[in-house]
Amino acid sequence: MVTRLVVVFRRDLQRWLPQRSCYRPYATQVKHDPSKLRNMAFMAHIDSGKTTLTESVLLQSQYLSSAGSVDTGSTTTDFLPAERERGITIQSASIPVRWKDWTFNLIDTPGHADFGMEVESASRVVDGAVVLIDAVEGVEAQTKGVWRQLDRYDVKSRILFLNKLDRAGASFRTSMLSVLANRLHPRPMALTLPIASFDPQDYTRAEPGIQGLVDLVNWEVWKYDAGGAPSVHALPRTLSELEQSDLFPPSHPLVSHLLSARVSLLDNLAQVSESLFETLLGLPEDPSSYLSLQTSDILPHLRAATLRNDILPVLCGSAFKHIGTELLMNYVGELLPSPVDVETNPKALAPNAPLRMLAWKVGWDKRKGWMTFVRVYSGTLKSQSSVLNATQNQREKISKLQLLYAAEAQDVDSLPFGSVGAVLGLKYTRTGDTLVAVAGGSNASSLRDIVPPPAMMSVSVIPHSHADLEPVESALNALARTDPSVRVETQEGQLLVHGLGALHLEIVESRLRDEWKVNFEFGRRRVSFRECLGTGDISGVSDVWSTEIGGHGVQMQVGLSVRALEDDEEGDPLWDGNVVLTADGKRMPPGDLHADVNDPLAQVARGLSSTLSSSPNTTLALSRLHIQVNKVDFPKEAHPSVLAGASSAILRNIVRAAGQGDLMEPYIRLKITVDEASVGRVVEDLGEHSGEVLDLDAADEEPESFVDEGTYIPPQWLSPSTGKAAKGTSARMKRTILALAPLSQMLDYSTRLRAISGGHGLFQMANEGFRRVSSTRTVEILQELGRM
Ligand SMILES: Nc1nc2c(ncn2[C@@H]2O[C@H](COP(=O)(O)OP(=O)(O)OP(=O)(O)O)[C@@H](O)[C@H]2O)c(=O)[nH]1
Ligand SMILES: [Mg+2]
Repeated sequence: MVTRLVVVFRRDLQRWLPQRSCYRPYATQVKHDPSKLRNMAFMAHIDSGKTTLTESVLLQSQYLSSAGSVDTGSTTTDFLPAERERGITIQSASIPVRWKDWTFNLIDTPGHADFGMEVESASRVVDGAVVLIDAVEGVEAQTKGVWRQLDRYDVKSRILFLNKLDRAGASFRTSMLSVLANRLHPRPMALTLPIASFDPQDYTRAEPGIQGLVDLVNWEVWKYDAGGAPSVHALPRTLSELEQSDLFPPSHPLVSHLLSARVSLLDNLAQVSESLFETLLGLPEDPSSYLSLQTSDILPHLRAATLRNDILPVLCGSAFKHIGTELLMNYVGELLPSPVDVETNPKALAPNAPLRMLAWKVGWDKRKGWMTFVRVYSGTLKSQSSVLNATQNQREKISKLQLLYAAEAQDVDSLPFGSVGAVLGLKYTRTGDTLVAVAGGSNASSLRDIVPPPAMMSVSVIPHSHADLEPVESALNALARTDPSVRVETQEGQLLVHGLGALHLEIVESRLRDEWKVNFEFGRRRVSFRECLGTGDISGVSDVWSTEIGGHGVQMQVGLSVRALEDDEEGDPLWDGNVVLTADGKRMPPGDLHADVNDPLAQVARGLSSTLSSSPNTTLALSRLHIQVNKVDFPKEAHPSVLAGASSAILRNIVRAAGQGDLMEPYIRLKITVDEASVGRVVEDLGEHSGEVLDLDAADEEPESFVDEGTYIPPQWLSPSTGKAAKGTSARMKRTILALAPLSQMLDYSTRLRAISGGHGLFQMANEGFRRVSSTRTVEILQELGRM
């Protein structure tokens, strides 16, 4: 059963729906039991197979009669034309899936860092995640990126899925080791093992790659026939029976290993579960005794350890061949938390609890208008009701509640605790806003916010004619509401759009044309620079500001202590890398996140934001400032909004007095793989483009691996690979170069690398944040900005 909660382009849906699919009806009247809900996401580096796995889940859960493919542009979740053309996911799609007696709200997220906002908001609303790894590549740059995003939103429980085991060069062992080497988790725990082939001869040659799975917990073997249909077989519970089992031919290498894999699993789990430890101690001293333990004796410990994040359960398979999908769904149901497990306030679970929900995504549909996707954190949301947007202190009217099917939406009367759905009719709500019941709502605190990643690039937008300006502006503002990582700004009469990268801006451009049909050209793309605080004397800058209200002169005072952040101090992402504190040292929310616009501090925050977004010295956004608001004083007869102008002006005077500070620009981390013969040219080119080579043969990116003592890592032979050129043995030696470089210098790197590597080079990029630039580069940047 399926609902899709993404509706942008819905008018195009019929056209883009795969012809071959047969959508089964959604069984709507399922009794709501929040303990059976699993709000979870598939997350990974680009191209790891998230969308393919989603499609496989839909097939196995009987929603689709045949799976689509990203390669032919026919999957259910990648339905935007831009996604289908490029074969990549651009926005998250949430799909309710019925599996056994669970309901999964499964969110398929994009892997490309340019669409990091989608991962950010998905991380905010899920209770658990399945992180995929391409078993040929192991942990990749963006695997670590999504891992950190999940950490930030405190999504503790995760399952790792080692995908693409059918591919030549895939390795279960190397992938497990890369989890330790990259310090993702100290205790990855293999619950299933791949069977490359049931034929011992083929097994050593790794043909066909993956033919079955051993489920070490349920003690079963899954065997897939040539058409991909599985049969499940119980494994014998004694060692002698196991050795004689006709499931495997007598000389199959895996058989002798199965007992030790099961023993390792249970012993490792017992290290984090005292009662399992006691159980194991009580077993007879016979190797077979570990086999006699039933699933029901193991699962509760496994679940508790996953919920506490003491272990990282590892599953494996091939999404493409639908191998391992059902086991994954079983374990998602068994191990990942329900909304009840993660709710720390027991009152929120009561049926009459006050309503509280988070808008985690906003979409636009030509026919229906604004659609807001919400997750209910307490109480029940009813259709035709009013709610209060606590973040913006605005009343909103709910006209309809919907669960969206792939082709059709279904209206529902209510969305109960823990559920995820779409709301029609909200006028002001943006991604990240908290909505509550109107009664008593004004005292409600906001749920934790969703923070857009910092903008890395901008582009000027030039409307075709004067008459096009207004439609272009409103299209941009609408787009920014659906995607908060798009920021629109007018600077010196020029319309600028900021985004997360070149691909992100390219998608913005095509959405403006295709969805909003406005007339414009994009100007030059530019990376987003930042200015730090200068070192001039600011002690004499006045904290008093005067203006006229109704013909009378009035004075306001905003006392600010301003300094640059120390190198080891972290900036606040909500303030674009600055830190802003109240007089008592608490973090101050930015202006638009204050619950009460009449709060003087909300107005001060607005004023500070305005100066921070455009420095009086360079017009660049300011970063790494530490500001404490010590004193706020204004005439009683004036509205607090006068404080916005005052704080903006006072901070501007301070920044001007400090003088122009160092400039920063976004850097990226590159992993470049080329033939030995091209290494020299690649390094030379990096040098010419202000790059810095970190490692010339980067086998281990981060040598300080988690110690794998006690962790069961299957031997290499267990997951043999075909065609694998083990490092250093291939005919054409490949070398991996790790480097840092300014993003601005690498915008055309795919073309450049193709030229210098004879078309054989590959590279990956990951954002490395902002770095200070040299004085020569400062001059270049100021010239580029027309400031010199
Ligand atoms: N051999 C093999 N190929 C796979 C498997 N899963 C996915 N692929 C292929 O890998 C490519 C990427 O798959 P996607 O499902 O689009 O990957 P994704 O993680 O959704 O990618 P983004 O959404 O763009 O981050 C496609 O060409 C798939 O056919 C697998 O299990 N085995
Ligand atoms: Mg995808």
